[in-house]
Amino acid sequence: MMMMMMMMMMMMMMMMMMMMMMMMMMMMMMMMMMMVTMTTTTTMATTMMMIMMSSFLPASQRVLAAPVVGTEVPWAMTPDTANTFAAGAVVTANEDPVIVDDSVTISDTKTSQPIFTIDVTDADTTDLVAVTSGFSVTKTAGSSLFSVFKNATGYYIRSGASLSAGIYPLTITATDRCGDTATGTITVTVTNTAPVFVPVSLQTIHPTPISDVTTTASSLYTFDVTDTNPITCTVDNTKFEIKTVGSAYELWLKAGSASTLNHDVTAEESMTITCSDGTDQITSSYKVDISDAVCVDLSRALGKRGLCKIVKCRLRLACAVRLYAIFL
Ligand SMILES: [Ca+2]
Ligand SMILES: [Ca+2]
Repeated sequence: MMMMMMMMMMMMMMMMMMMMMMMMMMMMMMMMMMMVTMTTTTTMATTMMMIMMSSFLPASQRVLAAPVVGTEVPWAMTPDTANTFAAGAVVTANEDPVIVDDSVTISDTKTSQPIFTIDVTDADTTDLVAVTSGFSVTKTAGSSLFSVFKNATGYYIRSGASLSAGIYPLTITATDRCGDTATGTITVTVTNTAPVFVPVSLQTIHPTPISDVTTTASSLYTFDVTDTNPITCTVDNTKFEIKTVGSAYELWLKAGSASTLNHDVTAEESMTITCSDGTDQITSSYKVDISDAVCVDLSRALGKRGLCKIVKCRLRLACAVRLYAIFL
C-alpha cells in the first residue's frame, strides 16, 4: 500500500512538472506572438527573445536585460545580503560621439602624409582613450585618394601618393563602444602647383652666334621642368622648337632654317619658352644672335670691288656659282 502511494505521488509530481513545462512553453509562445504583433522594433524583439531563451542557461551564460540608467547594479544582478562587502556599478547613459565639420586646403605635392587632424570627441572619455575599446573613426564616403588613420595622439586624414587638383568632400563616421555614431564632413581642397624650371632661372642668351647659312637642325639648350602633372613645353618662334629627350627638354633650331635665318633682316632671334601643366604655366625668354655668313672676297682679284656686297650671297654654294659665272 505504501508502495502504491509513493508511486502515485511520483506520478503526480511528474505530471505537475510536465504541466509547469507546458505552461512555460505556452507563456513563451504567447510572448513571442506579442512581440511580433507589438509595434516594437525587430531588434527589441530579438533581444527579449535572447533574454527569455537564456533563462534556461547557467547564470554565467545568460543574457541580461539592459540595466536602468542611474541605478546601482550588483555584479550578481541581485542584492548581495550574504557578504559584508559587495561590488557593483552605477549605470550611466552613453553619450554620442561628436565630429566637427571642417575643411582644409593642401597642394597637390602632398604624398602619403597626414594632412588634417579630425576633431572627434566623446563625453565618455574612456571611449576615446581605451585602445581596445572598439571606438572607431572611418571614412564612410569620399574619394579613394584619402584615408583615415589613427596614431597615439588622435585620428588623421592621410593623402594619397599622387593627388589631382579638385574639391573632395569626405564623410567621416565615429562609432563608440555602445554602437552610437556621429558623422561629419571634412572638405579637402587640393590646389595645383605650377611647374618649375630646373634650373629655376633658365639661360636667356645663347652663348655663341648662329650663322645665317646654317642648314642643319641643332640642339641649342637643354633644361628640365618639375611638376606632378604631365608637362608640355613650346616656343613661340617658328624657326625653333622644343623637343623632349628622355625626361629633359631641348630647344632646337629647326632644319632648313637657312631659308629663314637672315642676319640682314633679323640679327637677333628672340623667343619665349612656355611650359604648362594644363592649368598653370611658366615662361622664360631666349635670344640667339644670328651672324652674317662670310663670303670669300674676290672683288679685288676680279677688279670688281664690292662684288660680294652686291651678291650678298646667303648660301656659300650660290655665291660660288655666281663667282664661277663671273670668272667665265
Ligand atoms: Ca560614447
Ligand atoms: Ca602642377
